[in-house]
Amino acid sequence: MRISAYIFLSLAVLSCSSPPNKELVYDSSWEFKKAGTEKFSPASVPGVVHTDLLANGAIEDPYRDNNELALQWIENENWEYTSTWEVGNDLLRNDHIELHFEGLDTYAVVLLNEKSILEANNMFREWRVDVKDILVEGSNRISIQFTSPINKNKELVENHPYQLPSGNETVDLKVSPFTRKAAYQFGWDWGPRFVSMGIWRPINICTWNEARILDLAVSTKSIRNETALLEVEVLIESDISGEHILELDGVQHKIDLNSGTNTFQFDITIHQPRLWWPNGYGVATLHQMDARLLIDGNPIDQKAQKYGIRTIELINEPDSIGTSFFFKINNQPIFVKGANYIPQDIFPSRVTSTSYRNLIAKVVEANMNMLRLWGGGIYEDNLFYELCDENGILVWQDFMFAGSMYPKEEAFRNNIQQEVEDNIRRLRSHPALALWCGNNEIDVAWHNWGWQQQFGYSAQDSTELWQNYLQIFHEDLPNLVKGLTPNLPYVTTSPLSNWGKAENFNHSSMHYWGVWHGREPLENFNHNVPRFMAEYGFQSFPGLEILSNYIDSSQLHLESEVINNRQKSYIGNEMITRISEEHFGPSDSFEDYVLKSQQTQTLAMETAIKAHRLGKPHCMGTLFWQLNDCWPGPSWSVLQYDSSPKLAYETVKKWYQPVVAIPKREGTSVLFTVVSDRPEPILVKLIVDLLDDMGEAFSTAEVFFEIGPNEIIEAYRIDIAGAGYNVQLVAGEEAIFTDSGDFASLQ
Ligand code: BMA
Repeated sequence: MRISAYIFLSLAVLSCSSPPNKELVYDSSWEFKKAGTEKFSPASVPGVVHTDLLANGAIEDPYRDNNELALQWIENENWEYTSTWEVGNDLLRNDHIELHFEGLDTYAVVLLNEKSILEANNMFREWRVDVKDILVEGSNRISIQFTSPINKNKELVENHPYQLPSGNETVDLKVSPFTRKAAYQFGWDWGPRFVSMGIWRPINICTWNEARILDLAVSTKSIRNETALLEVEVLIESDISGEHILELDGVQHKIDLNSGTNTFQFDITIHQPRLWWPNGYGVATLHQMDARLLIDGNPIDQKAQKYGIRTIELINEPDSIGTSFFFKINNQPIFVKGANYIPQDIFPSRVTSTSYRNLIAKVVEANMNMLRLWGGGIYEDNLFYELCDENGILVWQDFMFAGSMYPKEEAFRNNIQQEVEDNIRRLRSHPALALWCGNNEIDVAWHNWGWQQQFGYSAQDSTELWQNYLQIFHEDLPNLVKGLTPNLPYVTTSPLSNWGKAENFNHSSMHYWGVWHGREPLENFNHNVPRFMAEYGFQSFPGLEILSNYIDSSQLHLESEVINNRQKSYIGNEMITRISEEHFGPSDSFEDYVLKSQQTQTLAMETAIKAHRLGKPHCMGTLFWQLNDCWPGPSWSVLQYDSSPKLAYETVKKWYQPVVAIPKREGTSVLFTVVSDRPEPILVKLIVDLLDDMGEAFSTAEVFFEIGPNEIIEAYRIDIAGAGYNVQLVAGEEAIFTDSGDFASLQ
């Protein structure tokens, strides 16, 4: 049995002869079968039906050619997983033996020795069941019966008084608003539809006696005068009562335990703390808090929690322009540079730790300091947040709601609340966590996308739907956030301001989709600069190397059925074709088309990022759509399915550097503006070479100046002469930025 978080007492000086508290991964082997059939086949946990069918050779690769279409039958079947658990007397000596399910996808009845122990109905929740009374010495059988979300919700959807809008779901029977499951798996405009089922996250066996530490959370309340005030919350589950001791980093605190669940809060002062900073602003220092529970003087449980010391504020308030939207970390305003992240696979259980590491390494290398975890995906694996903590990558965490309205039934609401609580508890100590956001685009959709007409809602339906929206995103979620993470900001939705009107660019966060969904030219990025750009982007095709791994060469052309099915945006290839022809001319082959799509995306990203950085401090952040892919197909990503970069990646990396010199054409001259995101003043030398037709420098100018923290300086204006320029920024002896270009192509 593999040992994961091994809560283990080396001292093990226990009163009576109770074994120590432990947490082990359940790793007995599993089998699965289609419900109603006889034959079981080997299964992997974590995993899902599709990946198990694939591993058994029962289906072809879902990503190959048009297998997506051929494999839709899987979502309509029910499935069963089973495992035999050999239990020894040692285990049975514990007072509590708990199965901890980190994630079941989605409708699952769990039976232990033929007895129902759990009915799960939410992919995002964790489930804990004490099975001590059911277990026997020797063989125990666990069986998990998964009901297809389609079968489960068919009647509910058909009998619902009105249709609920449903993200990008492409089929007629739209169950996703009724199903607490990753929305993108029902189909999205950059990914396939695969409605998975299975044990998608590990199962653990937790044993404990007398009492245990169930949760340990650390957050920073304030940092003043070189002193940090931390808030530590400890959740203890106990069979006993009375005065006992909780040790935090070796310091003993008396606690009054009651039988049941106990929550204790402590304020801890740290002098001259080493702070946690985002990438580009300092070191992302991590600390560890060690908690130990002593019952009658004997240590019976311990838990460690990594944390960072930092404060976070979202300044989202009226100002002289309109409404600000920026982050302050440790009181320092941060210019956010990053991207929107989607799950790395349609089957997230098969994403390896290497993929997580590679991806975050690419994020750091590209000078990013924030990722937005978009609400149509999943609350990510712990490793994702750990890597963000270590690398200073702030996390904007959407709750998992996107592009839909939801049923108003009490049971559904309770289910959501439990999901939100589980995930806040799991994630709240990560210093990377910067913002909770209620949902993706539901507010703008309700007010601008014409759902009322599209779905024929009566005035009463509309009132009911909107009231329910307010209940979830303006009441329930913020109340939970306030109670469980009072030191983190919350916004109800992203964006807070819609891109339709010019005035809206003065207010809060925005998703600017004029380019692409509004079919506007790339140049429009230049004058559509909001206070915080939370989404914008341009599609391109993945490179032929990766496409040809999955698609037969006979299908590698624009009109083929396979390529057609890969393009999931309702706009199709229209924008790529039109805009790439405008800038790079017609393409003469599919390969050339792919290349030009990437060149066009590169130009789009460069234009937008330059405009956002020049827009500081009006604009205080830029998160492009989208960082990565969940399969090999055309999308707005800059990293492909295998994490390899598209052309636009290098451009993002270049224009996200902390200090850049941005050229702008003004009639017959060019103005170089230097933008610094550095937290301290620096002395820089700007060197501009003018180049002739052959690329030879015929004149050089140098300007020295100091640039302050977060400052923008119009550093040098030059009359156009020759064909192009080289520009360099030097700090001390080090070249910190270089760029070159033609005057003819400058905007
Ligand atoms: C944004 C996102 C996604 C979508 C993307 C591209 O609005 O929130 O829903 O995939 O646009 O259309």
